[in-house]
Amino acid sequence: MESVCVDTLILKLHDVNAVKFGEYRLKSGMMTPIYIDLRVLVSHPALMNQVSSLMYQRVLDEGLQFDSVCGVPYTALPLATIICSRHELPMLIRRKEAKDYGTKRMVEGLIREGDTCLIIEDTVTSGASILETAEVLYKEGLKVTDAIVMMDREQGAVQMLASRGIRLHPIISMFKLLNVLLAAERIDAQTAQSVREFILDNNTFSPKEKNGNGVPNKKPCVEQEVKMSYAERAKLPNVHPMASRLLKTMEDKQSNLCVSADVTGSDELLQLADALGPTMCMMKTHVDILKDYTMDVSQKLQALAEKHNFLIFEDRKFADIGNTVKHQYEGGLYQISSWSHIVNAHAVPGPGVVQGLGAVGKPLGRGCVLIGQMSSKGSLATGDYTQTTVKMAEEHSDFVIGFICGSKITKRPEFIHMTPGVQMQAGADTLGQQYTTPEEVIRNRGSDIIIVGRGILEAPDRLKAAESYRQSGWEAYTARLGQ
Ligand code: 5BU
Repeated sequence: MESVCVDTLILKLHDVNAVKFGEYRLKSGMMTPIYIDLRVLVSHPALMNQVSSLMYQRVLDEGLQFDSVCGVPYTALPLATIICSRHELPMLIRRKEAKDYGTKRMVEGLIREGDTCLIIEDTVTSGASILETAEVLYKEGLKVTDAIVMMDREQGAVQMLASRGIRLHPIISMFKLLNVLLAAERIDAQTAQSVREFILDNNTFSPKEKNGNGVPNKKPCVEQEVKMSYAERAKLPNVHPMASRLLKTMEDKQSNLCVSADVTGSDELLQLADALGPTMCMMKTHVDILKDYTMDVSQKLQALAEKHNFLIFEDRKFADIGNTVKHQYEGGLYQISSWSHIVNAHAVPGPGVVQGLGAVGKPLGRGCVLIGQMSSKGSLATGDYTQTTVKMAEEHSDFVIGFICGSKITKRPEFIHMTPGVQMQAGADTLGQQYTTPEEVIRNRGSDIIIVGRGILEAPDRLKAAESYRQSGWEAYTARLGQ
């Protein structure tokens, strides 16, 4: 079978009118400026095969374990059939209505209680159809842990299904689709922008459901967004659970301080975590500078993170192809994914780096931060590169929770901006590091978190220094809110 990349496939789907722009009504009654109609695939067998093979490739990439496959009726039925037939996988067919004669079964095929069934779907908006199918399968005693979808409209399905214990793996996401069509001049910038705004304004995953709190289900405008509190942002419908947790911790502890624990001894690292724990929302580590690291250290660090309610951020700066970073994140001496809530990556290798990390981090509920800018003099991460990084984050918002940057680089409030190179006095070190003050970073440049290393580590009283950075960062934030 011809192998095909996602970008080519998007253009082919557009060629056969599976992607339409205009005014359409969705099953839910909602009007939409973009309509995805994968039913047309049955008339294009070669394309149907390509779609099925991409979906199966995803099953392999994710290393999914299951006993049978079930397509959501009707459009995904032929897709599930092709996948099952080609790879000799047992299939189940869910009936839309029970027969009124014979067995009255809702699911056809061999069912063994306790088996896991993988769901296949063509397009998702809210994820309701997948959930409906999963519920029918649950009634038969089956488990559903994962679903593969060809096209995710990015309107809340990933989050809704995650809240119900189902991981959704989309092949094409709406923002990706728009970018490809725009780059190929199939649509103009205005159309792309109006669809983006529609998608952001119409997230179906209600905050009530997610947070038990009624924040309006709307993308705030820039002015509102600068003034939004961390607590409000933690409750946004499209915020990643790890970002939400971090924002909530910041509000609860009145701290936007991340301590960069750049020490080389494990005992000292743990002492720092225990002593400075109450002052920080997050602790940043460079585990590979520890001369005596064992897994015991990361276990103790996790216990301290629990004790003092802070998150752990391993500043690993992954920058390789997807397959390599997957191993670097999960394995080796450090097994970073097992203990670090957040890691970061350079966008240089392209989206594969996020996908590789995501394959390990997403099932664990971890978050990733992309490096949009660096604090060092002469950094090449500026201008278009920074904007490309933002786009990459937007296209992978089910894993990317924010940025390392010098100032705010996106207006979307669900992303968290974290800034290193912070000291009480602006200046520089002798190796290119450049420093800005907490006030400048948080109040004027719109960042959310100050990352402070030597400003604290080299102070005569580290606890006192950490407390004064916490206070400065917090005051700058409250001043920004009140501005
Ligand atoms: P400092 O001692 O506050 O200068 O330490 C800053 C920390 O942040 C240090 O661990 C760096 O590796 C890290 N850092 C940075 O300084 N600048 C960047 O752009 C990035 C990370 Br990304």
